[in-house]
Amino acid sequence: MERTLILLKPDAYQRGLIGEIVSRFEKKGFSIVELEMLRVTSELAKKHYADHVSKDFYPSLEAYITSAPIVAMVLEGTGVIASVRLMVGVTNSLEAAAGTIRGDYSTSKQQNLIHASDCPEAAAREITIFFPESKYK
Ligand code: FUP
Repeated sequence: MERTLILLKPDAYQRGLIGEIVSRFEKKGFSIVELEMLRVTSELAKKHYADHVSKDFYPSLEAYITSAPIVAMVLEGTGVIASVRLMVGVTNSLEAAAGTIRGDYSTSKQQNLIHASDCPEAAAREITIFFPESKYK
């Protein structure tokens, strides 16, 4: 069974959108197999965003992702990785389609509410980072 790592980022927590977003995945029919609220440290941010650490936007990305609690979860289901990416919408929320999470609730490219793994290799890497003890990693 396929699995993906989801992060509901600090703006989702601060804007009271955690329940709304989790509800979309439950109604869609995916199973939540791991769920935890945590605060991202600078070290954890650098691990998760390893591909972005050298980019010019990284300092503000790290400041944002460490600014308030997040909710990390693992969703399971057939085709869950690609399907969740469709539900999330493209990175820049202004360009994300209506009906997607970013398209419906955000106007920002950086504060875009949610992270979702983009391929099986990324899902395996990211699940191990956020749920090192998980039997699903
Ligand atoms: P996504 O897969 O849609 O979450 O986007 P990326 O992996 O390309 O980027 C990860 C995060 O970096 C985005 F969610 C927001 C942030 N980002 C910026 O802040 N500025 C950019 O120009 C690109 C990405």
